[in-house]
Amino acid sequence: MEHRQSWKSSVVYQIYPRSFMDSNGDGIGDIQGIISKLDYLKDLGINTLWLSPVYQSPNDDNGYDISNYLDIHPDFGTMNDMDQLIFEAKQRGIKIIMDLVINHTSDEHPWFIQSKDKKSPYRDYYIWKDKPNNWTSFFSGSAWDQIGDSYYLHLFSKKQPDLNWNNPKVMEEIKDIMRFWLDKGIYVFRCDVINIIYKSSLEDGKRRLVLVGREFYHSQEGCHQILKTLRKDVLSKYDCMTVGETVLVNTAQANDLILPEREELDMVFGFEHMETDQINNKWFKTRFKPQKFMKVIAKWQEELYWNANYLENHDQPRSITRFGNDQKYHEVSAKMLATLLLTLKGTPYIFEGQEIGMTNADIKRLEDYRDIETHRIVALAKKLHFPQFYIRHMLKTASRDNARQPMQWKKEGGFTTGIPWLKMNENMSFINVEDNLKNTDSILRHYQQLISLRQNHDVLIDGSFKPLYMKHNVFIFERKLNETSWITVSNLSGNKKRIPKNIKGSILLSNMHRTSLSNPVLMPYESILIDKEKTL
Ligand code: TEU
Ligand code: CA
Repeated sequence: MEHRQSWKSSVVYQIYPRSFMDSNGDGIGDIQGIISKLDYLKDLGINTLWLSPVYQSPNDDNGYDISNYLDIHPDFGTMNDMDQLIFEAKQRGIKIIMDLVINHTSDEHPWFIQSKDKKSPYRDYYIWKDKPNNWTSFFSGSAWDQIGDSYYLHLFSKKQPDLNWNNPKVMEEIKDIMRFWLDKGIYVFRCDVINIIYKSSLEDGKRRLVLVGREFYHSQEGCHQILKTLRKDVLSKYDCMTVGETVLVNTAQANDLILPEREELDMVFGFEHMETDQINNKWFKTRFKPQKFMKVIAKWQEELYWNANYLENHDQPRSITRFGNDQKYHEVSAKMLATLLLTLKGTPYIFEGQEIGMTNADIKRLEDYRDIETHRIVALAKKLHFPQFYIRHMLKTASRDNARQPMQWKKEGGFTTGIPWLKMNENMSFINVEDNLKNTDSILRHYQQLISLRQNHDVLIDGSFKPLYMKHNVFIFERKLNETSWITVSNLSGNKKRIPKNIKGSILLSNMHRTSLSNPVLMPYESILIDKEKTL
């Protein structure tokens, strides 16, 4: 067989360290907690772990504001713990992805502290101006803040000043940071908001509702040049891969970042499928439209060289609540989404808790939310006199804390012996790892089966993708490799549907104990994985 890049067969599990497992009772997940769960992850079958940031940080944006890239946040442990994690993971055949946040640092990073002094050699590490322009931040409001008589740019919170990628010294610093971690045996970087790091101009942006100024920093040629340099000078010297988080990209822009001949990134996270249940903006959710969702997925499958497939992460609401049904069809719809995710072409990413069908948060009081973005939007909505019930609705459907409630290990929690940093979801009494492990037919077992199918059948990795049917909220596609042809059927609705007559074959996996296709009625949220060649 032709040489296949190792990341094509990766199955990635994303850990949000604060919320995964607390080993010392301070209510915050930590590295020793992760180590204690490595056997669980190995049994699940995953071979790659992505850790959201564990670096030193004042935690304005939970670690996405880094004050020291070369050290670990004491909440999470020490560098020794990190070395131990890399070692223990390797023993189990698990590779580690670290988050690389290089659009901005924390305002408490020594570079920024020094850059406040106009005469400092660090001044040019950041973007300073005498007068702000009209750009707005991802977290709403102006993207500029004042210190003394100057303003600095921050596309996220004011404690996340943007680095100046026009300064070659910044490039050298980041290269050193990457080498430091690669030398420790890190396999991958997940490059945070990587397609917006280069600002080609600081003039006023076109007037629009959100992200004013984006035409000057979104997917600029300068960004491609930076990525090529990082690849050539650093990444190509190691056995590693990169996945970029790329906001607002279309398929053409995504391909421009990942086609092998471009020598930039290996894959990217797109967002288009995440926008199929909203109008304009994530805070204005509408009813989920499966038709739109499957068409976007099929488009990315067909047009992209390789996909990073995901249904949820630490910034997104839980997929079961959003695209499935977290009540009556909790188990079947969670399994249906799993089958979809793991049989698509590309590298699958599973977010902690997804494997047991964790749902959106049950936080009732505004003050119990922890996320900075949530608090910023509440302040803005209050200023605009949004009614209280609507603000609650916005948070319930879109707050990032929906995905950040601690991992539900046991009926009574099992995450910490102390008080969790973010309230746990009360449904832990019936949605938890312990019960999932006891039950041979659980959501977790379904994930396990799918991961093992992927790892034992090249058709799920190298096979081509072809949509066969995308009507009436039913999504059917084929993966084909040489003589092998597998078909995934997913009913993305809560209504009964029919399986088209031409779909034939034997059942490889079902979320409803189906053993044949003789009954053409597709139950709500039913999903079937079929081997077409083995037609009975
Ligand atoms: O997210 C980038 C990003 O685009 C987010 O603003 C996203 O649109 C938003 O979270 C959706 O509500 C990355 C990280 O994943 C996120 O956690 C960080 O807050 C952000 O970058 C800044 O580093
Ligand atoms: Ca802890």
